[in-house]
Amino acid sequence: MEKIVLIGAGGHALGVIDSIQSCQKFEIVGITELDYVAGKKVLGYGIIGNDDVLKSVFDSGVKNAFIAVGSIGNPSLRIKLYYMLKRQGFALPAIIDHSSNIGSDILLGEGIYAGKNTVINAGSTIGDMAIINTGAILEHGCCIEEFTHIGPGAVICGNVKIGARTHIGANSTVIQGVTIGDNCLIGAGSVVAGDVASKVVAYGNPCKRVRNNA
Ligand code: JB2
Repeated sequence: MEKIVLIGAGGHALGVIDSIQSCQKFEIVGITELDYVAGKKVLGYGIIGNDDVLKSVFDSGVKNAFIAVGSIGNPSLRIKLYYMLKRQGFALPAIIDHSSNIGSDILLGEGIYAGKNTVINAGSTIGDMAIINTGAILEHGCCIEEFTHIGPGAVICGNVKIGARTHIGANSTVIQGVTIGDNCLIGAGSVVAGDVASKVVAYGNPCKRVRNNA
């Protein structure tokens, strides 16, 4: 198995660790944390220091890293960590849970997370660092751009396009053929039946714009 270091040991990391274990491809060597506490473990894996240790981790031969910090509406920390890891030379593999059902002709970018019981149907494209969270369904021909997070249980129907850095709240439904822009926040449980412009906060059934997203 190849070695991998994880960044962040909060809630999102718990599912990520389960998924890494489920696919038996990577051996987790440890986790870096902003609030480093010596001796602390998460699901049996040690917190090895703050991000300053990553250089020595890389130099020791661990070339894979995974950002296990999530995002709810603001992916700026994930973006910052992504560029830090790229500068240091790490590879950021996609982590696809063993239970995930991935169709044919799928393009997956780097650093993607697809959690338990996700479905990504044929002909879809997932941009770098996107999160397809537990139980989310992406139907055929979808395009999800970088740093976008599809929340747990969301249903994205066929040929939907979702821009970069957008968050689709848990259990939302996006009807076929809809386009949602960049930097949007779609509230949990929304039903999105029409296009949504970039930089918008919207929610409800039918999903309506409530304000601009800063
Ligand atoms: O710069 C950093 C850094 N900033 C925060 N470097 C490293 N190595 N770690 C950092 N952290 C750490 O990430 C925090 O100290 C904290 O332990 C962790 C974030 O944990 P938290 O549980 O607050 O958020 P999360 O991103 O893991 O999970 C959120 O997003 C998920 C998508 C939660 O809201 C979850 O419920 C949600 N499923």
